[in-house]
Amino acid sequence: KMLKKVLTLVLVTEPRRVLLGLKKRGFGEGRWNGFGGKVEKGETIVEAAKRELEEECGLVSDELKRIGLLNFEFVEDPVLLEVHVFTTSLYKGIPTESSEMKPEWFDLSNIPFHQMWPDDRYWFPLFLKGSKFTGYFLFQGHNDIIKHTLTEVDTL
Ligand code: 6U4
Ligand code: NA
Ligand code: NA
Repeated sequence: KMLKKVLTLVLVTEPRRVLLGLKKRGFGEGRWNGFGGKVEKGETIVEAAKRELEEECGLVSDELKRIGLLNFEFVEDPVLLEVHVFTTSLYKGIPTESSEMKPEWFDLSNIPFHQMWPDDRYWFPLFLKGSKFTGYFLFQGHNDIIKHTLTEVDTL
């Protein structure tokens, strides 16, 4: 692949719930997802993760834990997406809708996988049981996974 984009994804949890945002525009529009976006020049990945969390839903956290590294490719697209996944249950603020995301808590037994990126069905179980993971997903369009790998790891 010719181009790599480095992105962040933050999942805020409570004991029985996870906070997701409905993406209102752009990439992944109409899907529930964690909060995140592109790492900008001059910031670290974790700085980008904190910034995007605050921009998209108003929460501030200094306790992001790295839990996953996911790579995505799309057939006939030269861009590789490298998504760094974090979680936290320590944050300040109240989830607030932004121009990009509409936040909502979901019970862990009621995660809206049918309205999420299809890879989430594969790796959410690892996230929810507290494992770290690396994964690769090859998409045809935005709905079909034609190849994937997923590995639990001790260290990222
Ligand atoms: P701009 O255009 O600058 O507002 P930015 O907010 O920087 O964009 P955005 O929203 O395009 O970035 O970031 C995409 C978000 O979607 C990141 O949080 C990563 C996440 N993401 C991308 N592919 C995903 C996938 N297959 N599964 C998933 N999250 C994905 O769960
Ligand atoms: Na974003
Ligand atoms: Na951004």
